Amino acid sequence: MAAEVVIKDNIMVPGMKCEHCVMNVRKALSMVSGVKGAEVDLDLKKVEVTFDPAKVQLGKLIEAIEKAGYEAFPG
Ligand SMILES: [Cu+2]
Repeated sequence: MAAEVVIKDNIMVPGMKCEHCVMNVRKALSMVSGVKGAEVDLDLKKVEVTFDPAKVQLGKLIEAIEKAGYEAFPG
């Protein structure tokens, strides 16, 4: 079995105001295939996403956050 490759990348989500927003963003990301985890820093409005680059790219992750109703861009 080949070792799984994952990378981490940051996405800025300035519209996150509270824990509810954090939950929405985490949930949106968790539903994307290839996402392994998401650490949200509410103070910095930053999301560090861990994902498998063979399965999903940053643009797709940003799109998922936008669909949840939040502006998002690479951080
Ligand atoms: Cu909120």
